[in-house]
Amino acid sequence: MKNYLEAHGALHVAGTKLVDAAGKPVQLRGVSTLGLAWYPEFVNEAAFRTLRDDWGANTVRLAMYTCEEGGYMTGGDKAALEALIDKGVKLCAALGMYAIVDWHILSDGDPNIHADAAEDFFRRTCARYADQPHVLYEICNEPNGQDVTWPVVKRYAQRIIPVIRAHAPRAVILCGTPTWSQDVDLAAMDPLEDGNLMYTLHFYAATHKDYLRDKAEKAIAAGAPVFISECSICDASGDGTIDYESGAAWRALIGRHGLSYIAWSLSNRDESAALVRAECDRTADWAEEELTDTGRWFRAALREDRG
Ligand code: IDC
Repeated sequence: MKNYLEAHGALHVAGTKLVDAAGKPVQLRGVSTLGLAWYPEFVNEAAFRTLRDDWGANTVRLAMYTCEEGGYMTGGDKAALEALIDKGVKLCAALGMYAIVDWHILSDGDPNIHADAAEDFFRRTCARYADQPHVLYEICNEPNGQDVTWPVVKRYAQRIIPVIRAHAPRAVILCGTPTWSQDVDLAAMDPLEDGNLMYTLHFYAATHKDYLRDKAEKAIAAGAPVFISECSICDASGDGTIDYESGAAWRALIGRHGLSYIAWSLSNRDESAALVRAECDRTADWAEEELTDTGRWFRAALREDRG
């Protein structure tokens, strides 16, 4: 049997949908690492294989913080971080999965602050994976801050997109939106010109409810391709209690539109969003009891969506 990547090949955007090489809609489903600098041990072959075979995931997102502790711009070991990305990208290729390279801005709310470094990073990264159909590029995780409006994010995207396109003319690019990647409706009203680009929407079900689901509906109705490159069912701190009811409403929306979604995060950090329990030090082959409530919820969702 062909693996997922062989079956679908290079992806592109058609209208609001992500489609495969044959033009058939696809749904990328998977998990995101936590900061690569913090939990490098989860980037391993057995882990990705477990996610693929036991969970039904077809995608892994590689989250490289720019400005948190040990971030790319804040004293992190750049070569080590890029080596981890390379390891993850290669594992995905070997396992027939898609990989998302995530320039994970967060406390540096305005992506323009480190746009020079982002340009340099994407120039080299895209040159390395130019001919690899399984790599997607997420250019700014979560723009945020009062002054970081959509035109500000757009200005950054207009700098980075040509850098990516020079090497990867058809790769799918994921672009963050203001207010921690919530304002997809604003992007929809003033879209970027690139034809293979999607706008990211992030949700944490206990915090983000009908208001954000309405924004998603509005953006899609306006013709914008939306990609959920990060989500969880706890609150936006990554901790707190799980809201199953809101989680179910998000699942319904995802199902209605066939949206791609990526669960935060592949780690055993002692917080609700972690997929693996803090007491468990296994980095692959987790038994169901070794997963957190969040981990079990996403595993069930992914298994169901695998069909
Ligand atoms: C959180 C991590 C947490 C870490 C923190 C750093 O879960 O362990 O200490 O970042 O500030 C996001 C961000 C994502 C956050 C996550 C939960 O993209 O980096 O991770 N979150 O707060 N957006 C909304 C929630």
